[in-house]
Amino acid sequence: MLSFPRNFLWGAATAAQQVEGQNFNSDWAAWEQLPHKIKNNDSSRVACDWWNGAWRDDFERAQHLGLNAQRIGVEWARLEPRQGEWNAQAAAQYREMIAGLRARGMEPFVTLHHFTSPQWVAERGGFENADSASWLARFAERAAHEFGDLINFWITLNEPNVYAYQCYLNGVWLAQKKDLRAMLRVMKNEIRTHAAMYHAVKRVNAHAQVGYAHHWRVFEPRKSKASLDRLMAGLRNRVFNMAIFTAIQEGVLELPLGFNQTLPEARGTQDFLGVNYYYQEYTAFDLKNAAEVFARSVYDDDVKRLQNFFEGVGNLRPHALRDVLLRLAKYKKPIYITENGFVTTDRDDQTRYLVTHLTAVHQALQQGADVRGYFWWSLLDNFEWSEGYTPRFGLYHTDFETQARTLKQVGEVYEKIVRANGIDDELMEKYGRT
Ligand code: IFM
Repeated sequence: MLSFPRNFLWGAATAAQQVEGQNFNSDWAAWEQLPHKIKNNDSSRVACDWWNGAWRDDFERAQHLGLNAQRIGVEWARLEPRQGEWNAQAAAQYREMIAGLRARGMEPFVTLHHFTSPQWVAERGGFENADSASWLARFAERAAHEFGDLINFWITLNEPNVYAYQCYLNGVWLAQKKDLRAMLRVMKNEIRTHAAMYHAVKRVNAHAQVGYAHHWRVFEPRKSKASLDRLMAGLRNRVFNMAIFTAIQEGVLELPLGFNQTLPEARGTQDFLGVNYYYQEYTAFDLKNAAEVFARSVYDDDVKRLQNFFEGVGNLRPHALRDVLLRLAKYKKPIYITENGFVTTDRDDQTRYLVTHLTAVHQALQQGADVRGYFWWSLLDNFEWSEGYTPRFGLYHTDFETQARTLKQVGEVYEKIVRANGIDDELMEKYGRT
């Protein structure tokens, strides 16, 4: 049996726009209505119907799995639909939801910004506008006043690196720019925004634990002996993984964000390290791919078991998660895996991903990483941004026609692990090999 520490938090993660439905005031809601933005013309209009009350049954389901934590979002676009205007009704509903988690024995981890902003923010340039820091700090402070008595763990921003890449470098979401300078500007504003939000929440509640959810990806050179591939893997690590993290951890803007300028207000603004980890990526030098700064991800058959994340199979490299956790151990902060998950049509593969990645977490714990919790992405199949409803990450299957939920094999196995607070030999035997 691989046992986990006592009081380990076992949860599942969700985000407001992806589950709530009727979130009409967000920039995403407006953008997704443009033609051809979302696969199959899906829309987040209904999603998992939480705003209509479906959250209650889903929280019951989470409780029945034995979870003792749950990650949800509160939506800025609902709470402040127009600048300076607070929506008391929405706030009351969020209070009920957060209290609902507590009542069911689950520790709420609450995200304040998970990719979506009010339309008034988008109209003013979103994160390209340096004022985003003060807008979100005010929002964070208000949220801390409203809900702070119910919340110990706050997540300021979700995956600021992914957001900056998708919207400003890859040009696929919202602002849809392919502009490296804009992306770097946005990253700097995200760092300032996170820092301002951190201080805002702490001003209201000095004991709150505040962090952000960082998306870690492990970049490997496509050919280990090819020096340009190695160079690209290093570069991608520096920009995608390290730029924002270093600024928030050390208070320093390193290249390409700056020439070692200090940013004292950002230094040490995370009480815990939030880790979103999905997969390892192979990188090749590609002179033609200027948008990705001459690097290309390799998704092909000659790299064994590495396939496109969204195309049914993923990359079973759990040791990469262990390595990320061990890299983070040196910061001597509690680590929470705020997202980890896998899309596949093969249910055994999804279960294998869960078991092998938890085994990697266990190894990291044994080797000194202070991991205190794990959140599977996601509690239930939900709206996966521009991929619509096709990728199915959930512990529960969602039928989007009827809103029926069905527990999947991965959910059954997760329940077994959670209830045992560990992985038993039978599960290891069946699913523990990569
Ligand atoms: O669904 C997303 C989530 O919003 C952010 N992290 C990655 C997940 C899966 O793609």
